[in-house]
Amino acid sequence: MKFENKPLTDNKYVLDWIEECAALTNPDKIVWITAEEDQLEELRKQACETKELYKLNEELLPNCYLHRTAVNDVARVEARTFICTRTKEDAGNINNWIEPQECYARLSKLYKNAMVGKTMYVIPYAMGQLGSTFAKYGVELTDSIYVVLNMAIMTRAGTAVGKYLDEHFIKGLHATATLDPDNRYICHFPEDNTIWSVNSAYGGNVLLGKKCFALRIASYLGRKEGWMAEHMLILGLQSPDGIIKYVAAAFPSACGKTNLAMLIPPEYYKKKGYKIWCVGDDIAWLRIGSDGRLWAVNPENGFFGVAPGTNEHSNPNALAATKRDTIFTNVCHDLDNNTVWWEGLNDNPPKNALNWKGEKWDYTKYDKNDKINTSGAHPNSRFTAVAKNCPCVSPEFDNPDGVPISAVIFGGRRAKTAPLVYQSFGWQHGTFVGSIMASETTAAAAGAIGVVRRDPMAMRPFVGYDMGDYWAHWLEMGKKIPNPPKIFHVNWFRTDDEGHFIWPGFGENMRVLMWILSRCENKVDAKETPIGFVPYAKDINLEGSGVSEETLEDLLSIDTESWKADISNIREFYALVGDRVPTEMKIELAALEKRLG
Ligand code: GTP
Ligand code: SPV
Ligand code: MN
Repeated sequence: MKFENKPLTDNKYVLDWIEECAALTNPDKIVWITAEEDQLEELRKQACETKELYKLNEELLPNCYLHRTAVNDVARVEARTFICTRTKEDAGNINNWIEPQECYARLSKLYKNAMVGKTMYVIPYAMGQLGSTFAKYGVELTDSIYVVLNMAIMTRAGTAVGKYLDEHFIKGLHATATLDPDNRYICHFPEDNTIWSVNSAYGGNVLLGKKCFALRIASYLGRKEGWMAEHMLILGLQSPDGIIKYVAAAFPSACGKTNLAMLIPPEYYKKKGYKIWCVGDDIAWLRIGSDGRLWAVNPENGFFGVAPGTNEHSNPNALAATKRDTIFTNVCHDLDNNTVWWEGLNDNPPKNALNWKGEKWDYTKYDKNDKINTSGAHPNSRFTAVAKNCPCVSPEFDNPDGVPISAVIFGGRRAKTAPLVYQSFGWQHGTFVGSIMASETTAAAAGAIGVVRRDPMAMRPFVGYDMGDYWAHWLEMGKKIPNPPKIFHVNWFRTDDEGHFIWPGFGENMRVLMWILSRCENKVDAKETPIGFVPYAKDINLEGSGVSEETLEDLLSIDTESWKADISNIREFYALVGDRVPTEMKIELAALEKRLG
């Protein structure tokens, strides 16, 4: 096998696998990604020549690039995502499944000669801090420079990873192929530590370290090895006395993780000296520490964040992080100053611009009921930004031991049912609360938007094995953690009868975090209700929020009828999950039904 540059490992197991993949895909050249700046710069130049990337205004957006994907390739595709365990039962009813040998055979036909005339890039990368207990290693083979440059931001990639590669590494093969949506496959072989992705070039489908490895494969490994991989942000809340408490929160895709992880406290708290530190915005790996608490790291190195709605008021920290070294995907291109724009950035849409498809864009034709065709930026357009460029990145970001978690928070988009916040009665009930999570669907995945679906722990698309076994693993972990975090549920998305959000959200969510941490420290009482502990309105500080006590009462109220109506839906969902739903979950469901009366 001929490499263009020196291999970064001499591990035979790794080299044999690369050779096998090269024999199948038949690239003209094979290049190891050292991720040194010279190499990346050369790749950026090449990608600009072929218009895979557009270099943006160097003065206003230094080292920033724009990329457009194919029009039919703009989000994760759950219908084309498969968990290929030997038995269908091990993948479970919620996942799509193909028998592994059949899948390898079917996809081999799509990979065959897919890299002829192209270069295969070999990206060695780590999820987590190199050499730490938490870290896991992978190699992604890809024919896309866009993927290389994104992986160089999103993971710790390059030369230093070489010495950690052994027979446990995660094998990722990505080929752009023809982008045929009917032959698009994102396949996981957890029993073989393997990921095969073909016919896509979008985000979560192809940046294999992210959802494919750090959630689907990692959740499988976590169950085997006694830890957890979760779709969670991690933040630290610093009090005026300098003490920092950490929380991890799981919300479904495009439901506010990045925003909460970087929030700027309202004036009232800021003046007192409160501050939020961002450890992670999408994925948490959690292990039991020697002190008996649950500790978390963010295995990623960057943010692949939703662009629309990001602005100086909603998320100034994310916006600041995108001002340099960023790759923008499917946003609007402002041709007058060669910068980018998206809906919700400001009220001045560019007059001379190209939309996310690269067509001349007329902002006056914008119709919020037909965003895909009339918006400047795609609703799921994204920025890939370096975590260290975020002004509020936590000083613990690189700590190999992670941070200790005081509270776990679940949440979703619920127009009516879920109150602003409630606390579970304990770990088992908290696991139940996670298992019945539901949310309105968003543009982050292909399919209808705004439909309520059950999304347990925000992990429905990301559990690499049977959902019932996953809940059993949560229960198992709860028994093993001497000092477990308390478990809460939030909902920023309650609406009034006209469909407007009642709660201001964003920075104001700090007020809810304060209540949550007070509960963790047993500093405040709460009202026991059928669904869990709900705050007394007086215990959520509203000073300067513009929210009236009456509105807060409304936000905290529990609509017993809609909860009762939910029970049958939950029961149907449990039936869909199937035989492996733990008995404890069914007991919790029956108990909830009884409490509701
Ligand atoms: P993924 O990266 O897909 O996992 O998404 P995410 O969970 O990180 O979501 P993100 O923070 O990017 O928010 C997605 C959308 O929700 C954006 O359009 C935000 O403006 C909106 N959003 C976030 N937080 C709030 C909030 O507190 N209230 C309201 N009303 N909208 C919010
Ligand atoms: C999500 O959809 O939850 C994301 C974006 O974070 S993607 O990387 O495409 O999965
Ligand atoms: Mn996500």
